[in-house]
Amino acid sequence: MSEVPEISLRAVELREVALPLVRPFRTSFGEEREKRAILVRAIGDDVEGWGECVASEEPRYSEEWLDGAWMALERWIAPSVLGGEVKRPGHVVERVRWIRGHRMAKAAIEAAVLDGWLRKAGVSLSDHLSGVRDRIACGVSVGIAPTVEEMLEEIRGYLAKGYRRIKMKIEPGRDLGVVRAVRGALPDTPLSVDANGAYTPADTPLFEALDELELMMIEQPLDVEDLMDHAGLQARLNTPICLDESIRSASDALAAIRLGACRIINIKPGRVGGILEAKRVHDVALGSNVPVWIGGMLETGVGRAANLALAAMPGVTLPGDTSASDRYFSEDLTEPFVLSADGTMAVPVGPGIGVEPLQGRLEACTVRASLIKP
Ligand code: OSB
Ligand code: MG
Repeated sequence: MSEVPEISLRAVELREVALPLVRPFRTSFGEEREKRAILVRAIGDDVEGWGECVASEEPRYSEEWLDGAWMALERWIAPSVLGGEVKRPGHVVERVRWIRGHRMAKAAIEAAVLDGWLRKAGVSLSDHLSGVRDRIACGVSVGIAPTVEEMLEEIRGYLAKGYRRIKMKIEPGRDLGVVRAVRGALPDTPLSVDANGAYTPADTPLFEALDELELMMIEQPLDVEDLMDHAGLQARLNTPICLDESIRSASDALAAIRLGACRIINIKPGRVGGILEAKRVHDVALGSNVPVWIGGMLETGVGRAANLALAAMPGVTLPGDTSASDRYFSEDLTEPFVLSADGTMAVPVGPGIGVEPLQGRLEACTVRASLIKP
């Protein structure tokens, strides 16, 4: 970037939003029927920016949860950012470093400041991240359905729209049988599975059986804390293990790669504490020839716009979980993201994340709001 502008933050607004999902999303953690998120608006003297906090309603995916993130933002994170000299996005992480954990909450405020700063500079997030493509290959993450037939019907619908890779959620008891049936029905479809950490090393025979099904990867088979166990499992499988929950920083990524705990990494900016750290995870992986892709947390258009920009980075060589708006919501918070028939979506080109919440939609979806001033 040539011109480096500075912003001066006046206030931070939090809004909890609720949007019905077009279909329930079931994982090994349970089922979600509605998407709730905290949107963060960074209000500067002459510019505003938006970020989305991906903490779920319950602390299942990680220890963070929506109400906790709201409190952490209101009480600690926003005041720390507002009370300091935050003139550039990189300052956010310095101001909040003293607060342990709370990566998703911190990421949301950094995203909002970054968006505002880039808007002021007139630079897109994708350009700021040295993105190399203007369209990204899209996959879809398919929740667990009650029957194989329902699962197949949903998958066929996505394939007809052009999605390039299907990720099936699995859980103990709904795994090998379903995956075998789907693989049998769709022998040439790029398929992967995501266990969200629901298994233990005692389940190794199950993974050896899945290893026969030509999956692109097996995502987070074991517990979030068990890098060594993932390394042990990866040594027994030809199918690459992809880590999601276990990678919380660039340093985790380096450790996992050195240990042989994975051969692919799913990058989510919320999980690693911000878009800037997400780029560092990408850079570590690229330096070790480990392919990455951008995951998702059923974000509204605000969070997905940033994910599309991240997906333009050079090391993102696999289709991600960023799907079109209509896969999640009948009406998104932003102008809808639309999938092309070739299974790609455009990377936003406008300044910052390139989109903003539609005012009427935002008001209609807001459950609570809070304005935090210095
Ligand atoms: O493990 O990738 C995951 C959603 C919520 C929590 C965890 C995960 C997911 C998804 C959804 O797989 C991906 C998407 O946003 O479409
Ligand atoms: Mg996952």
